[in-house]
Amino acid sequence: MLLFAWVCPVLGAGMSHEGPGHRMTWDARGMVMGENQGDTLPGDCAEISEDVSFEVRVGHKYAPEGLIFGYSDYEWRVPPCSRVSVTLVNEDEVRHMWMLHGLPSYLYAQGMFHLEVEGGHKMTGTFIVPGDDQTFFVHCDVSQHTEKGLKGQLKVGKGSGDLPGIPGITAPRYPGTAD
Ligand SMILES: [Cu+2]
Repeated sequence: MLLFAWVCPVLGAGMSHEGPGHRMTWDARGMVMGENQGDTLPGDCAEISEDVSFEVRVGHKYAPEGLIFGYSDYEWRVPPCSRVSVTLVNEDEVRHMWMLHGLPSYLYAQGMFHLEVEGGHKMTGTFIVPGDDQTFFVHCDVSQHTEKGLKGQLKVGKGSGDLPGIPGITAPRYPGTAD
């Protein structure tokens, strides 16, 4: 394990960087950011409630009618305070992400957990969700990919409602997009 401060994005492949709320691993397959195996728990969790893992496939072939890209699922449900391992399998040739927003920023840099995988590869990362019922936004942040179908939601506990424009779950604001 190597330690670097601030310069990690320019160092190249095969390295790892740890710091408060800023943990990153990357190699030729892609990148995992914001990983938390359990060394620090969310403030409202006395312990890890359970281990959950799921695989998400991403690619053109999963695109819903009228969209360009798709995830194999658009909603994931996990118990409060669970430790969640996600494997993102990229079946396209272009890079895709499974990027989750809204986690506590004292634990995750910018409140994000982020898997980013080059075409034809897969990567696994782990994070711990807080203890309250919340719905988190998930998307691919590559330019235009959110609008072209890569937008989903992770519900902790009962969740806090549905987000707009989740393919197959809620109506888009603009027809023909997942926006
Ligand atoms: Cu993408």
